[in-house]
Amino acid sequence: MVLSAADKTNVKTAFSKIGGQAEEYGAETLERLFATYPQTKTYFPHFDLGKGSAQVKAHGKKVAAALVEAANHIDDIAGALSKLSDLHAQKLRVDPVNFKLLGQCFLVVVATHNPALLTPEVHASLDKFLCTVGTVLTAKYR
Ligand code: HEG
Repeated sequence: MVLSAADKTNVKTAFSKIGGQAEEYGAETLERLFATYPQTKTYFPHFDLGKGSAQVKAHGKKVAAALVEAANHIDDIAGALSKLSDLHAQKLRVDPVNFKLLGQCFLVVVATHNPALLTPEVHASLDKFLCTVGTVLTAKYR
């Protein structure tokens, strides 16, 4: 998945508009992920997944921070997420299909909060970006 110069601009612009709301978006993304694709809950047996859960909020904040980090290092996403990639490959071993599901949920969250931001072009660029992040986080599985 190669991000074009236009994709990179679109992703950076989108994240600059998302800005300070990234944490809430992260938590909402997880809320949608667990509600819409309940099989994803199996990776979080140690979490309280109830509505308004502090653990989900805290985890959403971490996921969002990683996405912001990737957007800020868009020319070296693999380098920026290297440690996280090790963690997902060596410890968490989340089935790669779930990254697509999380990406879809994140897009829906962005869309519901910023309908004007998510033009078809920006949607496509964010989709490519999220796919790239998923590829990086599952690249070291063996
Ligand atoms: Mg993962 C931990 C980011 C997809 C399940 N995930 C984490 C952490 C981050 C992160 C930043 C914390 C790492 C740390 O504590 O050092 N995750 C992240 C991103 C994406 C993703 C950016 C995709 C865009 N994760 C993902 C998916 C699942 C999953 C799809 C499962 C459905 N992540 C998972 C679990 C943990 C993390 C179970 C450990 C949670 C904990 O015990 O605190």
